[in-house]
Amino acid sequence: GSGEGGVEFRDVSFTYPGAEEPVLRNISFKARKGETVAIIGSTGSGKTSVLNLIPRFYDVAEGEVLVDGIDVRRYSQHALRAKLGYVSQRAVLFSGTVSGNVAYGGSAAPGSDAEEGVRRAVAIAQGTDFVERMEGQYEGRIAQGGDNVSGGQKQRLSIARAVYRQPDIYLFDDSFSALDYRTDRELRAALRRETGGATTIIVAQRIGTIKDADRILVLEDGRIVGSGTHEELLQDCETYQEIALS
Ligand code: DUT
Ligand code: MG
Repeated sequence: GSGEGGVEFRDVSFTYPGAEEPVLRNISFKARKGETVAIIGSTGSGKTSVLNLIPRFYDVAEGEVLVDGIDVRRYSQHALRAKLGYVSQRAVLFSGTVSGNVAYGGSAAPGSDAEEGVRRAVAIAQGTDFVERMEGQYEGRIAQGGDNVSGGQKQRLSIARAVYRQPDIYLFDDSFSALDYRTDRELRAALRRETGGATTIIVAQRIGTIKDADRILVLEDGRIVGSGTHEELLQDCETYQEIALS
């Protein structure tokens, strides 16, 4: 879509319902329109929890989460989600066709504009080769849970689903982990090229995926312990050095 695409966290602390300890403490950062901000940190450090606050899977008790400068609590659920292309840590496919999965249940009949959109989204997600090798291609069947496609193919189809919606803001939760380095790199290059000014927040485990981000946040125990470019963090963030050298 058109329009803005900034995300900002202002001193956000967050505790899961029923939990005693906060999982996020005093998180502040900005992703300006068109920027890529990466989040890295060990398992359980709170990366998914940060992302989950943007589409309001949970609401914060302290601080503010803003999209386009407006507190997310002031949007209707529909208006907020229309801006966001969220790709969850576990790629979820349902039984149906490739097209149906990418168009999110919407119909994408052969020859329609929607089908053109599906092809474009699959191409950006580097899925054209495997989809066109499948029996039935875009009308080929995906089994319940996506059991007949590989982990990396599932990830690419769930990325294609986000691309299809043309969001202003992409939220990728470890969405590249099952891709080989080359596919990972080519997919991110295609996204940059084809989605113009989309803002991207990308959670990842591997340095290669986030190295070229405008800013990298290093999370540890729910706190930001480092923020900067790859080179800056290599210089002055011990946690980042450990991740980068491991
Ligand atoms: N947590 C809960 N309830 C939830 C989800 C997570 O209490 O519904 C806890 C588990 C963990 C912390 O929050 O101690 C942070 O979890 P999160 O999933 O945000 O961590 P991550 O950085 O995304 O870990 P991973 O790299 O394993 O995905
Ligand atoms: Mg996670």
